[in-house]
Amino acid sequence: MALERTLSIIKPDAVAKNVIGQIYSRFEQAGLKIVASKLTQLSRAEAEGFYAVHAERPFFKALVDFMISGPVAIQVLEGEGAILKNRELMGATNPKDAAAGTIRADFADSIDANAVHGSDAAETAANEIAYFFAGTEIHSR
Ligand code: RTP
Ligand code: MG
Repeated sequence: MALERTLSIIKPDAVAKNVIGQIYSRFEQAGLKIVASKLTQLSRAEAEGFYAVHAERPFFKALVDFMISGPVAIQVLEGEGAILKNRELMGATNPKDAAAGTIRADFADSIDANAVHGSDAAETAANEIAYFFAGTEIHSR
């Protein structure tokens, strides 16, 4: 397996629940390193740009409204097979379908307020990381 980087966002619902640390622990226990990290409030334009691939979907406005409803914690995770590993830690998009022990099963309330985002492929990971972080803000070790 290759050493990869993936973009993770702890969404406003999970930040409001005060579980940033618990989610960070899951990344670390799975062998993923947090190599960049920030807490920020997204503007509408930033959220729309980030989710531009979903612009024509019926849930787009609700998704953007939710993502700007409070601060988010954004990370770059690094590790062997980091993209798939993080998706496994996250669980299914709808927490009702998420396997027991996943982040969404334990912390998410609904398909909209679903606790975390994770990149879904190598190309999207590279684009999403560059969307939020300059190279000088990422610290491999
Ligand atoms: P994410 O991008 O946030 O990591 O989530 P995902 O890959 O599991 O799901 P994706 O298909 O990329 O959808 C992005 C976000 O849009 C919301 N969504 N709502 N109401 C709906 O049918 C619906 N479908 C998707 C979710 O909040 C999802 O995380
Ligand atoms: Mg997605």
